[in-house]
Amino acid sequence: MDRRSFIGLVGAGAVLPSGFPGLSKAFQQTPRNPLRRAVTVSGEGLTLTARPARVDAGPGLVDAWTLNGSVPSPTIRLLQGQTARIDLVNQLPERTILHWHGLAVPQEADGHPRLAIDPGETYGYEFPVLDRPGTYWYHPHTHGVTAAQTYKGIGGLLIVEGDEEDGYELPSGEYEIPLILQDKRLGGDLSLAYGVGMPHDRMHGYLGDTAFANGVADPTVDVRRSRYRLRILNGSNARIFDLGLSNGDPLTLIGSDGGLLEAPIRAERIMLGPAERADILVDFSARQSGERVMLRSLAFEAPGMMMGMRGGRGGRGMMMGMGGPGQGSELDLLEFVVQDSPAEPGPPPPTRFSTVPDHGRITAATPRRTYTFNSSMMMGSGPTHTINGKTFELERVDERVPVRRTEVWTFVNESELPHPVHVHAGQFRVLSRTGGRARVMAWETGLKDTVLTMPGERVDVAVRFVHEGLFLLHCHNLEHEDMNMMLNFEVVA
Ligand SMILES: [Cu+2]
Repeated sequence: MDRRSFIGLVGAGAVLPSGFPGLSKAFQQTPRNPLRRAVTVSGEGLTLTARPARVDAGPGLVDAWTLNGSVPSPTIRLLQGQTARIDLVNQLPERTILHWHGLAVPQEADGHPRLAIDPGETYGYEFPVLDRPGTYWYHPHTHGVTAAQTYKGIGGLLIVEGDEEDGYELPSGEYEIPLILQDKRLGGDLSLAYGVGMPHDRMHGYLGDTAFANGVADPTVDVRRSRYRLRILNGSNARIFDLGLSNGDPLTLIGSDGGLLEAPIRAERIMLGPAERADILVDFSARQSGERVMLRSLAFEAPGMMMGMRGGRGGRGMMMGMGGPGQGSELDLLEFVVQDSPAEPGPPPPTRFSTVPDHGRITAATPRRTYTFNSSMMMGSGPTHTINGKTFELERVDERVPVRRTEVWTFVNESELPHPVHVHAGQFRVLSRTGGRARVMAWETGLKDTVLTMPGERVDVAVRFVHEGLFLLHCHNLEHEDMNMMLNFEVVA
């Protein structure tokens, strides 16, 4: 089967409800099934039109901002080595621009906010797909409103395919489930209004009270007694997910931000900050028909949630009931319902994948840079989020980095809040973490473009860039990013 007919099949399959165990059940479940939303398109000659639309969020219609009228935005399948050609048409009432998160693309295709287009304008992207097969994504990068535009519904998965994944017999077709997991505040009137007037939201980021998968609230997925590949994106503005299954079964992690790991890893929980991805195998073949398995975010200790109380820097209401459960609270994300079907265990996961590229040998002579992340609550002016003591300026170049040179970058979190740090222009390797969790986590052993730093942690990563031009380093807590926790680095010859 060639790639294009495969794409057609996935697209058609995705709109069918999976299984009709009975009319009443199908009637109940179809609105909560997030899979019918994952429209799949090719990245060759694609037009994405940004426009407001009313979309079905499961319990009813909500006002959203969309690409091509759908939430989530279409899943784009790219082939490693191809040239992607994608036009963005802006029919929103404000400026916008898209960023291809995780891909090493030339600066004019990277969605830097200085490239944002006005309503009525079109931006043409053309870039070679250099990155490994894996699960990437795309989202708005319009400075000051990235959080709002993403929250309102713009953003989708980018799936890169290529030879490297051939021969591993990974689940595909209907057994491959792309999932954009998010939290939003779903009002009783089904409004998804976004607003960060409260100091709490501006300090911690916007936390929701309802789990969404692919734009569907409180999602449910019917599965066969078989093995599935879940391509999971934490697409939240600010919430960290510590993923685990309600039945205690371990997750088999096969890939992270930049493609496959060197070998599958079994983990009972996988912590993803905003923008991080996990490629996971889940086996339902030993489950009974009718069994329900919840994918949830397990409770974890979230330093900083007590900030307002402890340091006396904020009002008493700061952590109380603002927008649902606080960071680190347990949250049900998506329920799998095992259907009455023959058990199909399939082949065991491969014991080894190909080698993850590194960025060359690291020695004492390797050039180093340090980026220090800080958040503070100022009397009168509210929260301030800085990198190396500075806030973002659109035109100021903060660092000049030689092209094709390996460097070690250290991210130091001196604040009392988590910061997921994202670097544009290419994938990095996580070398070490000191303080806090004090180790490189299992899901950080492949290529990464975003790494979570908890308070007190120092994370060393190896970077190397192939494109010259102006790129960004920023916190991917979208409220922090919009509040200028971002800097420009220029890759120079
Ligand atoms: Cu941050």
